[in-house]
Amino acid sequence: MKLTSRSVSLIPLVATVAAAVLGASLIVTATANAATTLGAAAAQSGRYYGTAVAAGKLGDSTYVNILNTEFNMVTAENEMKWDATEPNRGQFNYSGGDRILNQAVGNGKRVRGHALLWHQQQPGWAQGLSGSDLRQAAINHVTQVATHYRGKIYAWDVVNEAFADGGSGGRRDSNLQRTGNDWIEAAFRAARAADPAAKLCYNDYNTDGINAKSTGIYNMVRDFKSRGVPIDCVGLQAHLTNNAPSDMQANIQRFADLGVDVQITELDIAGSNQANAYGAVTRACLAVARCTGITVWGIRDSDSWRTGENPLLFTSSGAKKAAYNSVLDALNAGGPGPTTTTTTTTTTTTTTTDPVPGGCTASVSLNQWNGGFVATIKVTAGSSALRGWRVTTTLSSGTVTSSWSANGSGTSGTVNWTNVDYNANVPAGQSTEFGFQGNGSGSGLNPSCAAS
Ligand code: 9MR
Repeated sequence: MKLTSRSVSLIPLVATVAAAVLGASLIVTATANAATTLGAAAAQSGRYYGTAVAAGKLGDSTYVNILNTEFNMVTAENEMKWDATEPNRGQFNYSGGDRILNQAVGNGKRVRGHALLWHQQQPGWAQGLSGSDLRQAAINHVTQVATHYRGKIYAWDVVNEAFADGGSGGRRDSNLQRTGNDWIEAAFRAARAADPAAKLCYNDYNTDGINAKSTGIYNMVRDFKSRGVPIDCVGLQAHLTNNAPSDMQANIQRFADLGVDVQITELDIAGSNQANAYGAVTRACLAVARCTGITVWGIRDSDSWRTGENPLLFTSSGAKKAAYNSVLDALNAGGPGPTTTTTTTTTTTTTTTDPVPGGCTASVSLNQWNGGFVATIKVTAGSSALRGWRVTTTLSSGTVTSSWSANGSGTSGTVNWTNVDYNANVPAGQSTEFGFQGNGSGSGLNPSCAAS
């Protein structure tokens, strides 16, 4: 049966009628049927269960049958990485990524994007760059790839594995890190500008429990949230052996408490205690409402990057392992569902007030880097609801390259921005946001707002 998010969210209730009739009384027991696939079982609590997919295996019928039956989220194992999508500077190739996305969407699954920037699997031309040239190329890569997949990705791993192993809790040295410590936030802002609907994640390994590395990431997320850098989720890869860290649930919880979702993004577990450990990871996620889903890093043991370790849920011939049953049972036992989350942006510079009583105000949050910027404009209704609005900005030495959630009259000088259909109505005292990305400087935008 083909799974869709709609069908799996329905839990059939089966009334088991006990035939024992004692005198005049009839005993009726209502039992919730346990779901029989990973995706359906996860959907009972509003979560997903996903897998990494390799485009080259989509012709393998055993592989595709398991994929279509069991999973409702897909991550491209390699096909959306920098070396695959931009083999030559400015020349993009989406063939493998599109193949995986189309197969997934065509079968009712959602897609996690992996990964926009990473120190590994960079194309040769990027490995040879440094400084502002590399920064510009990297941000352009984020913008182009996220724009290509705009509206189709549930969550992007915007930055992958940027923290160092060991006890420092600091960043890993890489060509990207050497462009300046703000490269991660620049990437997140560019990703938000290109695809405002995608959740934006930071993803890393050896961060599943509480340790120096995960604490370094925790501090970065806390800083991003406090400064309005757009980040929505943290990916814990969970490449494990024998056990889930005993403090995995606490680690997930502390990230959730910062106001981001947590996803288990690349789960695989080697070792003789595999089945128990899979159950423990599943329960750690289910115990935290903002742990929104789990992805295993491949389907059969023969599909794993950990050759010879057999760390996945299906044998090489496609049979379910004890670990599979352990996961399914844990998912069926349930947990609190994920909460609905919204992204908030902290305003860093402000303001202008519309003189019309009950009109609107506009403020700007600007992220400027060498050669480019992202501006997020907040429109706030005054004492009356807005039925439409217009914001005027001034770009004296910058040019708009893309925008979202508003229509702009031009790309430089005085630009008038008008609402789109879905954000025309703003209740009294409430706000909506739009934004744009540009080359050059975004300083001095000085937005003003008028009701229209
Ligand atoms: O599974 C991926 C393997 O096919 C690639 O050869 C490898 C290249 O580095 O990347 C593997 O996936 C990695 C993922 O993208 C990021 N986290 C670690 C994963 C395993 O190495």
